[in-house]
Amino acid sequence: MEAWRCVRRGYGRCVVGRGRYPMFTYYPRSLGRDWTTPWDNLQRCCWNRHISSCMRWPGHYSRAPYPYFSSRQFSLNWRPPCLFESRAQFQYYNWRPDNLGQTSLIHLSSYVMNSEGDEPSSKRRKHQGMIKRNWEYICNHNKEKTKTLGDNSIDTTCEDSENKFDFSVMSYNILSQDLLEDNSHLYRHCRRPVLHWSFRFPNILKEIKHFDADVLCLQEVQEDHYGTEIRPSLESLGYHCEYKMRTGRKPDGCAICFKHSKFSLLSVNPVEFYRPDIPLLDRDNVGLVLLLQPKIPSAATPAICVANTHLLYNPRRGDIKLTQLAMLLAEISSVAHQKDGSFCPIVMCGDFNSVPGSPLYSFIKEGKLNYEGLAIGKVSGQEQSSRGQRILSIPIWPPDLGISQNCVYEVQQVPRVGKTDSDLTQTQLEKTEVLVTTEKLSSNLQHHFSLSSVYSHYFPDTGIPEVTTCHSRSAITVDYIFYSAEKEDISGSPGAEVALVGGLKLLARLSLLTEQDLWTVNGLPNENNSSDHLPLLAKFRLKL
Ligand code: KL2
Repeated sequence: MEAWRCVRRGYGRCVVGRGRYPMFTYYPRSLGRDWTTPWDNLQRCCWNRHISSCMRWPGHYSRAPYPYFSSRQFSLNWRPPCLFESRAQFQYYNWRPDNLGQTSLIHLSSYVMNSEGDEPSSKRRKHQGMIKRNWEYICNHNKEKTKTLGDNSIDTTCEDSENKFDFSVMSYNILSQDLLEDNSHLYRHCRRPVLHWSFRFPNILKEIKHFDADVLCLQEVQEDHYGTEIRPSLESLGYHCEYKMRTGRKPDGCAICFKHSKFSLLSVNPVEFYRPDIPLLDRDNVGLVLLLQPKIPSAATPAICVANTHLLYNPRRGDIKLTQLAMLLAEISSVAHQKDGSFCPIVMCGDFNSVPGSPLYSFIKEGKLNYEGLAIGKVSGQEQSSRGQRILSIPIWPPDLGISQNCVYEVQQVPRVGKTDSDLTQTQLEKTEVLVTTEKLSSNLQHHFSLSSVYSHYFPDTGIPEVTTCHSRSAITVDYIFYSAEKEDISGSPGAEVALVGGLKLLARLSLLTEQDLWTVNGLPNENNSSDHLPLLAKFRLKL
């Protein structure tokens, strides 16, 4: 099976089985070569400092996790780390740390290493205990009273409680087994058995079942596992599943699954970022955009557009990442577009391989980016000193892509509605050309959505960064749930280009963890958390 896979994928990286754990190329002997125990270092650390700058793990970078918070040149969105999205959100924030019914537990590892070359158990502090992931409720006390019910359910009573549709969304990179094996150096800190798919999948499924989200946006879903295990298991939990595999020989992809009981499917829109005719777009990443109809009696309920993606990893190729993002935004624009010119509510999830505050992240949130003079290696903020110092070209992608600098398909933007070339005067044609030329030379990107992030990326009390992925090379945020936030006075605001009809209200999110939290459970994956990413979870309300 392994041999077949290697041939199919055409890699020179065949994994040859050896000894006790045949799927890994390295020996346990290499484990812990440059290991220093977390606690030895931690004792020397100030707890308010970034953990990354004072802890050393095998291969761990010693750097601040989000370099763009120290370099403001291209960060359109910089703010002090301990602040919330907005003052309003801060005011309405309701922290409930002690409600066990609303807590998800991450159990500490208590194994004793016993294979030759493993770190002696005496060097490792045994941890008995658990890390909590709390549900954080974000509610407006002036208007609503929120009460907690059973395990994962909440009931928010408001004046117009009948006219609402509540739903939850999970975004989860489940770590494809093939990628785990191809990048085995990232998982040297892990006990071997926890890396087997047969061990990992039941844990992942248990987690999905526990949180019981209405919509799942999964990344790194390996095609063979999807067909044989993931899809059948999720279907038996009441989900309808849609899948888009990466192009080329890449064996994984993105899935969006939703509860039959909550939504019906209006359209499925896969997006391939690979374009054989455009040299820039030679990578196999994909996106998937669904249009879902909430199943409620009200006739006027808008559809909800759910997008999922896993952007290119390569930290040096911000030019490709930005173009992939523009392609996804163009598809969302076309899917979410309503007859009256507005957009239906949007949820955009995924692994964007970009950190908070980076130019790519800021572009999503601000809706605009001036990338003049920006090095391609600085777009995602994954690496502080990047070798990719080539400056982004203007425009980033060629016109043949058919996507404007406003991230919409150009056919939607033709400025001569109902007219042919012969209807236009020569002057008008010249003006049109000038406009097109000007747009092509501009270093400004824009998009038409008003997107907020479910997470704020820092813990408000300490300023310590949240992380969504943690392995032996890095512990950062790269996963997000963005959503079109409810705008209170949009109809009255003069000059609003696009009127959003009823955005979403964020009701709650499952809190993330710090890097330090995760190393107390031996990083990721571990006995109980079977991916190198954490699942992100949000509860939304659509007011009708
Ligand atoms: O960071 V990721 O993991 O969002 O979890 O996305 C990519 C990386 C994923 C798909 O390409 O595979 C991982 N070094 C580290 N991780 C890598 C590398 C690499 N060279 N290549 C792929 N990935």
